Amino acid sequence: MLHYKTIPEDYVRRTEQCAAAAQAALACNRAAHVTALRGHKLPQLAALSPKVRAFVERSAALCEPEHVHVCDGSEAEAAALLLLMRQQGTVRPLPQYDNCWLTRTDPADVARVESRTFICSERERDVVPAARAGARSALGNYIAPHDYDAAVQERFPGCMKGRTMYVIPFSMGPLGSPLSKIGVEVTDSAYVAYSMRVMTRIGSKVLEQLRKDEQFVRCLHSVGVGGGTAGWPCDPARTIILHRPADNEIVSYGSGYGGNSLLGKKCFALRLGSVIARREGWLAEHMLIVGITDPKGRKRYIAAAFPSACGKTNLAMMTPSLPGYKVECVGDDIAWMRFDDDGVLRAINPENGFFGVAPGTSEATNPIAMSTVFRNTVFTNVAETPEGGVWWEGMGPAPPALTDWRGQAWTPDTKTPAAHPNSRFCSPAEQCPIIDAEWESAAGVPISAILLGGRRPAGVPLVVEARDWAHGVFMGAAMRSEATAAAEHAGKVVMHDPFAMRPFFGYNFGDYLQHWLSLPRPGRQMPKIFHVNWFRKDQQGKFLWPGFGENSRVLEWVLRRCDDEPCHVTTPLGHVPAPGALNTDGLGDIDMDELFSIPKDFWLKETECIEKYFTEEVGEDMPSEMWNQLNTLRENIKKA
Ligand code: O2Y
Ligand code: MN
Repeated sequence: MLHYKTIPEDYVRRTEQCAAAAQAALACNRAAHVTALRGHKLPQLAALSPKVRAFVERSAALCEPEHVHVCDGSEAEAAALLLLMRQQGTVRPLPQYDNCWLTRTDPADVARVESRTFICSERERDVVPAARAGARSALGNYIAPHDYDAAVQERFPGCMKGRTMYVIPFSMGPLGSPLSKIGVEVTDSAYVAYSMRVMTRIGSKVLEQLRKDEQFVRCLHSVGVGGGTAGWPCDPARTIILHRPADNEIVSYGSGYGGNSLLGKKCFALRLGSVIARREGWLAEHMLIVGITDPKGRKRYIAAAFPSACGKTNLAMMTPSLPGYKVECVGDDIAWMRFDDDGVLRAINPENGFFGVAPGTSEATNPIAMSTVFRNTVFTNVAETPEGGVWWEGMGPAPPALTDWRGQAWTPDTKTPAAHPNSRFCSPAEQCPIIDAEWESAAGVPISAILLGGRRPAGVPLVVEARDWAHGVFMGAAMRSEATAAAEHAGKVVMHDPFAMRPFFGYNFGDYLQHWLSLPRPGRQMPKIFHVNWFRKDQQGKFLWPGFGENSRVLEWVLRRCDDEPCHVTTPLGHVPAPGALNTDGLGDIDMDELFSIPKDFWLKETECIEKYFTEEVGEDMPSEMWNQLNTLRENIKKA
């Protein structure tokens, strides 16, 4: 639990009279935000359920904000937040589009900060596998309870002085769905308050729900003091993101950016979510969800895990090239999945919007995203055109003059990128023209297959089906991919990223694998598991597979396999399409032999890498089944 100072006696009265206080502040010309919120009807603290109120009051006592604003989720509130952000210099309008806004962050606050992200528990082993005890782990940064408390006490007291503390009640998943969960984020960032209304379902309806069931995740966030720019305060030197699963608590300080500050996303939906999911017997995964309708009108849903920047949003919004196929989007980043009483795995997208990487998004790569993002969107760190539009690398030809993401004049001769490589659009999911009719279904959508993938330039075939569930779990454990721009690792290194969850495990990875292995039960319909790789290259460095909409050909084969059609052959790695079974009609020259080759030397080295990883990162917490699977793979390769 956080340690809070006593609440100032007049505090509640002060915040309940927030509108009046706003007027007063305006009169003494203290804070521009007050103008924006003036006259807006503020819900009373007294209307909060007791636990929410206690959390808000404790947070306020700790952070000492000037005002407290409980977000009701209304349009008027959104307008007020935008006006305030304009006055503060946090957003600029983009007149070329409808209700679109541009934010430029401090250049030191542009991405998730993995090295400063920690999970707290009584025992280190709850978080970090045995092999890494006492050392730094790539699979989970541990922080001890006393260090956690100290980190909070070093940063939060008085950090919101002179600011408004926004209280954001939010639902991850459709409100009222048995698969959904509720959080309350308090933050001193209007940008976070506005973005949370896009990325989650916020406001009074959530408070109503909380009056029926008081369970929620407490999320405390401050952009911090002492650094940043006028429109983007932050404290990069002292940024820290803390999770305490046992107390359903997230605390984040110093960064206003994406995954560090929109606490419903990676912090709640994945890190805390994975812990809750294990406790309650379900899965919280870094997966997109899509519905695929075949030419006969039969619809199936798949979930797919890819590390950041592997074309996940492109797959989630795919325009299939195969005639008669339709792909519809349920979610582009996170899946919460639970077996129902009939043994069907059902998934919801806990989010309400897309926080997608802008660079590389174009009419050619993702026309659906392009028709989603130019309304009601906050763009962060993209370039601005003189006409008040946006541009990023990979969107199309560079305009002759731009303002880059740092606010500097930019021309095509400039040596640095116009948009930051991790620049983002934050858009409502409902605007996606192919949003699935069932995307807000309370019951979730039934999952037929799970895809795992990565960016593997060499050695890894286009698609491989796992022999069974345990083999699929091994495939997930052994996943590797070229590193992404969102993480802190620069350059092109093929990194281990099991289940695309490496930065997001909320508990010991060995226990996570054990949880996955424990899921098959009599009466459950286990989805088939596949590993895909759209990124294999030939000797000349050219992609062997066209990707994008042509990936629908792989999905077609996947769905045929889900129907148990015998369109496969068995290889040392698992099942792959039988000769001729993958529809390549009209694709021209595809070197199928190279695309599906299984080079012996490569795979013997790969098994060594996997063994080293399992040994050095997991050790005795690795379930024995994973060692069995590795031995089977090695034997299969040797025999081939
Ligand atoms: O760098 C950030 O803060 C954003 S990271 C992100 C955003 C949306 C979806 N996925 C990711 C990710 O890192 O996986
Ligand atoms: Mn992601």
